[in-house]
Amino acid sequence: MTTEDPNDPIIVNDDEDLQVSPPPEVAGGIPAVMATMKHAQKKMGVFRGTKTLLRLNKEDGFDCPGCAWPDPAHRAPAEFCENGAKAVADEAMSDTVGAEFFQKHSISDLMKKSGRWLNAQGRLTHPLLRSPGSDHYEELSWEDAFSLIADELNALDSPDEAVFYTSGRTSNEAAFLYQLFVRAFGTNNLPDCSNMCHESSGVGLSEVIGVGKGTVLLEDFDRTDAIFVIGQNPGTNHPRMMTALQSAARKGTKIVSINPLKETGLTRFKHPQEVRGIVGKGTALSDLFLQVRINGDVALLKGIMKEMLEEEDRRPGEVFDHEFIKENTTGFDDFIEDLRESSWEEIVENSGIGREEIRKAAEIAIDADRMICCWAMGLTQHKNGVANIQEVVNFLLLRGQIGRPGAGACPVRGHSNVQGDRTMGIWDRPSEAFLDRLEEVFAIDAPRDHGLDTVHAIKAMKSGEAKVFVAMGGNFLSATPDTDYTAEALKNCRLTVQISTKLNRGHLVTGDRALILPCLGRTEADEQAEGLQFVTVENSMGIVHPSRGKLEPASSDLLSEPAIVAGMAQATFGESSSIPWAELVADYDRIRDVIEEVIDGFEFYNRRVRQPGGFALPNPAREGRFETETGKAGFTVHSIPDHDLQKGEYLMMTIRSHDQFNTTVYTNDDRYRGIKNARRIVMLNAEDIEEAGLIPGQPVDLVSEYAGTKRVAPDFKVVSYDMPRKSAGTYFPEANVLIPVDEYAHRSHTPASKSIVIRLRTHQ
Ligand SMILES: Nc1nc2c(c(=O)[nH]1)N[C@H]1C(S)=C(S)[C@@H](COP(=O)(O)OP(=O)(O)OC[C@H]3O[C@@H](n4cnc5c(=O)[nH]c(N)nc54)[C@H](O)[C@@H]3O)O[C@H]1N2
Ligand SMILES: Nc1nc2c(c(=O)[nH]1)N[C@H]1C(S)=C(S)[C@@H](COP(=O)(O)OP(=O)(O)OC[C@H]3O[C@@H](n4cnc5c(=O)[nH]c(N)nc54)[C@H](O)[C@@H]3O)O[C@H]1N2
Ligand SMILES: [Mo]
Repeated sequence: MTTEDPNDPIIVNDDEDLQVSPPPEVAGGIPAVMATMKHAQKKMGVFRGTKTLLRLNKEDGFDCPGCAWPDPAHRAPAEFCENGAKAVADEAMSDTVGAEFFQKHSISDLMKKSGRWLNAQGRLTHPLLRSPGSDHYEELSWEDAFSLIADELNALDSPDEAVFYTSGRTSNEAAFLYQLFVRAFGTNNLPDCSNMCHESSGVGLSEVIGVGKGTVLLEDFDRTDAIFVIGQNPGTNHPRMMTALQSAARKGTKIVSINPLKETGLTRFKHPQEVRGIVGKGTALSDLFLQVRINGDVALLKGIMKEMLEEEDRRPGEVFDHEFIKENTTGFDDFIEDLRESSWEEIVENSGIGREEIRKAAEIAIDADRMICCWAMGLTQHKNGVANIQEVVNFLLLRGQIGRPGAGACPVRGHSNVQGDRTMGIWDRPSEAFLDRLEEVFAIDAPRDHGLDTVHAIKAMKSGEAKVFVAMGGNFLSATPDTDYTAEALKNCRLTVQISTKLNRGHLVTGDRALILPCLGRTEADEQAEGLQFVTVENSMGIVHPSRGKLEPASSDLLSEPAIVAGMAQATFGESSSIPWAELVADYDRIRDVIEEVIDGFEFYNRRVRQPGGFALPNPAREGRFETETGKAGFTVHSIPDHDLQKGEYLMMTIRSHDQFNTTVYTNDDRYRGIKNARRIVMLNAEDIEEAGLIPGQPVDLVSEYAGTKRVAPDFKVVSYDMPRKSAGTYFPEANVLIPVDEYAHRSHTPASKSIVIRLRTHQ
């Protein structure tokens, strides 16, 4: 398994002349406004563009299909950010790809186009079928599409031979119906994008604080004294979080950022929708920037806590919150013993941060009565992703920083409803209690064996154990690790089905037969038998609220995601189903009524979700109750990961540019990092470049070797960047070919997309 072939069609190189300039010092400001308007008008036209943006994140508008950052209680007239506007424009664009497009372009022809080109062609409009052996997609009716799926599913020897993936844009209503269909069919094979994203947070937090979600609300940012932002690039990926950081900074809250890169958004920010954001220097955001080595966070956090321990030894009782620790936690003594034993040498070496800087971070933590820790993919996508998260919890527990206002854990979620999908039961490892409730309410036999997560679904398709693949959104081929391996896995299937809004590479690498089922997006009006519907979503802080699409759908032939699920279910189960699919879909209030019956925290769902601002789901840890096995929060002990890099080896992280949403690439520029026209680039430290005898701009091949197999990503240009020695930065999804499918986190099985050992060789 290699990608030695430079013409490998899986990722098409459409780079132009690479230009590199120093990254800007300030995020936001006028360039962000300009970028927003450009995207909106180019894709939607002036009128549709402005109208659409003004409905974004409003009480009676739709939820931004970008990230999962919550909306403030008092919303501004324009409650959106540059990158949210790009995500909206990309969905609400006026161009379409219909049957004619697919007559004109064969699949092998489309394989030669880049993912960026495919996405830019427009919205999918009709159901499409690729017949066995055919090089074209052809239009078919919804009825034929559903009966084809039903025939394939019913022909399987076991329901476990089918896999049902979900990406995180799917609404609560669609997600609930989808998992119900899948469980009524008889399997828990429900992998999702969360498996590749915050699964390490979910697993880590559940074990030690009893809830797999964050514990803070947006208002906590107003009353905290210190915010640690770890392994996260909010200026690009959660721009609306910048508003919260800015207002905290103006109140004197200390902000510490821990990142191998000095991300533009983490230093200075100008609010693009404020007068002060148009003129002026912007607000300084980081009081302390710690340029940690890739995967040096366990070492660094231990260092900070060891400093705190030394201060506690000097001033007993003044640093740690002993009362909280005694009443509410377990494992403190073992934790402290390990902290005393860990050596400063190992901490400094593995974190790449000197004692003095570590000391400064510890002082900020000690001085903060209330502290919040935020994190994202920089912590979760490592082999020790779960340990990273639990080390953050240790840090919070030392001063009782969980379960009171202004303090807590804040995993910042990615997709706009990824957290809601999990609440709705999109999970390969559902609890027994959840399955019991499904059985009671719907008179079905819910499967009890755990299902396949993303990594194991790929492996099962590769080995032939799984034969039918259905994806509710997403781009499974490009988002998963080991692109070539995953491609083989998908090709092995008898049927692959993609429920999508836009064309992506995942539609081109298919099973014997393939279906594309085009669906409504967030922005569009959803008319069902009993009238206009709205859907609901849960943000990163556990607030459930409505999302109402208003635009005219891109095509009259689109179905909503819930209607597509009902169509598949009715065709698969026929008359024998105990579930009234058509009735549920006719009025989504009925779906919400059954959700209320199955899932705790949704009492009076239909009434409460119509209240301004929606409602918060219960979160015991937020209130200081830890529903773990011991009834207490747990301190845990983790060893410092050591990558033992040899000469010529680098630890590679795969990250997002400023102009992409996951696998959807808008342009080949990365404005906040000063990179233009190219995505096949590898960022390296200047001294490493020199030591390797390379020069910036030079093309190299990236090679990853793993357990006797070799993977190559050819033709990446060297970019000199301010980053720690021995680290490398590349973009997702171009570098996914290098990530071995078996290189995933302990227990959460999240691919180690941020710590892959690579070598470089000259590109011939
Ligand atoms: N515009 C836009 N918004 C998005 C997305 C998008 O693609 N585009 N994607 C959405 C999704 S699904 C998600 S999950 C989020 C992702 O949001 P992020 O997690 O912010 O995204 P990444 O680009 O993966 O960046 C991770 C950051 O971690 C740093 N990092 C890498 N390795 C380490 C490490 O070992 N330690 C530390 N401390 N830092 C490290 C990188 O330098 C980078 O700044 O954003 C969501 N929002
Ligand atoms: N190397 C590396 N790999 C990674 C990551 C990384 O940091 N590095 N990050 C991981 C993370 S955090 C995530 S979340 C995953 C993302 O994985 P996915 O969620 O699978 O990927 P996306 O690129 O978000 O999916 C984009 C596609 O979704 C479809 N789509 C968009 N909106 C809708 C909608 O409303 N409904 C439906 N049905 N379809 C829609 C469109 O067809 C679009 O082409 O990737 C993971 N992969
Ligand atoms: Mo994500």
